[in-house]
Amino acid sequence: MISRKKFILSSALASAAAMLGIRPGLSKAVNTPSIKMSPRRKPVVISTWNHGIPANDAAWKILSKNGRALDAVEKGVSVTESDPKITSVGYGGLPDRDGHVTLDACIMDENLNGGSVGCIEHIMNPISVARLVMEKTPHVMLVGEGALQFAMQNGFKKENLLTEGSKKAWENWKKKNNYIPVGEENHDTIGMVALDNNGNLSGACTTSGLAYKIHGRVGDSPILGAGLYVDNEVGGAASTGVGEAVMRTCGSYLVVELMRAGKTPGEACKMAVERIMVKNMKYDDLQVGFIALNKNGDVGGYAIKKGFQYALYAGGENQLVDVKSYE
Ligand code: SD4
Repeated sequence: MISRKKFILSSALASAAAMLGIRPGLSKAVNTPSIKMSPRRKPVVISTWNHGIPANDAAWKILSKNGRALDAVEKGVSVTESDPKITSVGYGGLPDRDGHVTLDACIMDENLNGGSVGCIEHIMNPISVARLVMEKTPHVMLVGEGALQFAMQNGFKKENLLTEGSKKAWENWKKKNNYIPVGEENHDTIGMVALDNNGNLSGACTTSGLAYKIHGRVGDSPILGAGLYVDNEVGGAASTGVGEAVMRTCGSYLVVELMRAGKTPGEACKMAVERIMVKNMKYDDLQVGFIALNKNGDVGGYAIKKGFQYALYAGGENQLVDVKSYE
């Protein structure tokens, strides 16, 4: 039986832990990252592919004025969403096999809050709807008609997102492909992670997903832990490529957990890619890439196939970096 003295002592420890925000009984390892938590450089923003350059520019405008990483990533990726020339994100995105442009997006802040929309149509900037889901509802994810309804109730405009160019590409695809989706890759989802001058991390991810997918398909991009994950104690990660492979391995969560265990962002991304490759022995046609930024301001990336790049804005310079790959 527990003695009175032990009981008083453990109650005192429990209330001290509660004051510190630590629940009694949780192991320290769960809460404590093994990386040193003193930003070496800040602000920093990293995002996927070459359209990350203008997206980073928009994010940097906020970060360089001591703005919040959350505002920076929302603004940054919305530049990509609004660009009709980019056929893999937002307006101008290639449609599903029935001709619908359906969009996936999610956002995470420095307090492990997250918001997301899946398979939303007619909304130019789904990332801002995702943020509203996070901030204005008790939920994390809204999908399809419900997500659209929520957006419109909150003042978003319903628009036609299918541009002439993307419509033409879809019509050509229809002629050749007999309505059979092939998990066709439409590289160039934008994922972005930022560290602000207060040392806080946030991330955003937004896409029109795989081209000519089955109507209703949702990829990894709006799934917390798959397309994006941010833990302010450790770092953040985002993915691009075939979402099905990323979802099955909780890819971005895995990258963050590997960083928590002491890996550099580059090592963590490589190990997550290798996990996917081990689990998908037929990876001939599979491309997956990750980017990561840790609390220290260090960045990294890794991909299965050549050609993946990330855009990095740090120390006043915005540059495109070729990412190492397995092949
Ligand atoms: C998806 N991961 O919907 C997205 C597609 C993508 O680069 O990233 N393409 O599966």
